[in-house]
Amino acid sequence: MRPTRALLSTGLLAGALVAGMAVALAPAADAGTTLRAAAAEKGRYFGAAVATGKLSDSTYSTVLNREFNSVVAENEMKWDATEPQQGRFTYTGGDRLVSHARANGMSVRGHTLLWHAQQPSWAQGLSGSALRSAAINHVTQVATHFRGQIYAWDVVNEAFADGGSGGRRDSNLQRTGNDWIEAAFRAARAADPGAKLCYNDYNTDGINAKSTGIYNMVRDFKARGVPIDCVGFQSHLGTTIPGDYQANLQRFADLGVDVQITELDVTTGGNQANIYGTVTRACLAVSRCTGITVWGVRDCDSWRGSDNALLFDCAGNKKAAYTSVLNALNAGGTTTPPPNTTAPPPTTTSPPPSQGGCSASVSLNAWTGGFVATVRVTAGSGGTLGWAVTMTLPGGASVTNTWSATASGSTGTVRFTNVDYNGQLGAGQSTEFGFQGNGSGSGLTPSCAAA
Ligand code: G2I
Repeated sequence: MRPTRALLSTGLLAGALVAGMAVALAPAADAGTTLRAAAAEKGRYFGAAVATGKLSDSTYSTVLNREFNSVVAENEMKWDATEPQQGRFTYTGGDRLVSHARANGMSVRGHTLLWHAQQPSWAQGLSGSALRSAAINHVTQVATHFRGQIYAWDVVNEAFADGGSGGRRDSNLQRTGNDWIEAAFRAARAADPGAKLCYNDYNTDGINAKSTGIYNMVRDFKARGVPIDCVGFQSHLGTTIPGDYQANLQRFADLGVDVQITELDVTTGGNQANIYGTVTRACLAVSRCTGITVWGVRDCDSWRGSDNALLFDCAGNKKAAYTSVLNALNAGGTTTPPPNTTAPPPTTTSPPPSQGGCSASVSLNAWTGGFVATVRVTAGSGGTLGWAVTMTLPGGASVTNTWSATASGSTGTVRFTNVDYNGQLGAGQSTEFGFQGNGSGSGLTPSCAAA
């Protein structure tokens, strides 16, 4: 007997259900069961913005520690929190977050060194060169305090205007001169050469005038050797997501910077779960998209109030949006980030020092046509009064910019010597310097001599 059309489709439906159940009952052997595990399997981090005052809430910290392997301070590393009076720095909240991260195997994003908002009132009252030098001192002090603990810093936040101009936002910082952003990036690199340095902004969720203005700035920075490693896309989303969300991430990645989703939250008015899934898939499809951060843990932790914009309800239960993100992370067909782009948890380990002299190791952040090398110099048992690191660049490569060391030569064998503040190292102590180059930096083998 030939099956009727209805029976046939019922049979197909049953088959599909069985197949679906089989998937549900027997997940792929390597499927992650938490956001942090699933993201790690894809070479990414999954982070949350944290208010350290909530760490003592066990519902909050249970979800945070189980699901996330990266954190960012929602407010506690901002200018008003870290330098409430000029020259008087307080790091209580930030330090607490860093130690929580270290204890729980999480990396830390730093947010944010300079921003037009949440400035202490003393800075709001400054202008011109007094503000410029206060701002650069702030960058230097804060990045130095957290040196070695931060995976990526939002060096500058929200400096571009909304609307169609594609230009800078007016602010007291902008009025100190258009070069304030690059001055901040150079100061951050000098203070913490190991941290990735990001520009971070919102309303950049597709190819539009604002994101294009930022794109042009990043391209210009790369061309002139201004140290920038990443761009943060806040992604505070409403009921829709632009169709070119992924293409926009990709065009920045193609400039030779990492991209990160830095403050993701999505209103409940539209299809929240779908939009969360779309963002996750876009990040996984862009090899230089190194991770995603949601801006809070539970709906009632969110700055968006009644929007219920996050992945967990107020009792800490997983929402449909959570499942959508987890499934997207566990799905196949994703790209792998290049080496040296993933976030290690904060660490204080350093390479073993050689007896007597010093040793040097290099880590590379490379893109087509260029690279940034970060070199760690570690003193042997006798300490150093000064040091020199030599390395031979591959043919065609040249040094274009050096920080925290002085370079002699720019091609072939280049010798880097300490600057006045980092030559003296106690036994086993280390310091870092860096340089940017054109061409390939692969295979660099540094050798260190102590004075
Ligand atoms: O506005 C959402 C985010 C947009 N991108 C940059 C982020 O830094 C920003 O975060 C929010 C925090 O989530 C809020 O928690 O930044 C706000 C300030 O612009 C933060 O709000 C402030 C309140 O305005 C203050 O009254 C309060 O004292 O939080 C402070 C600390 O709780």
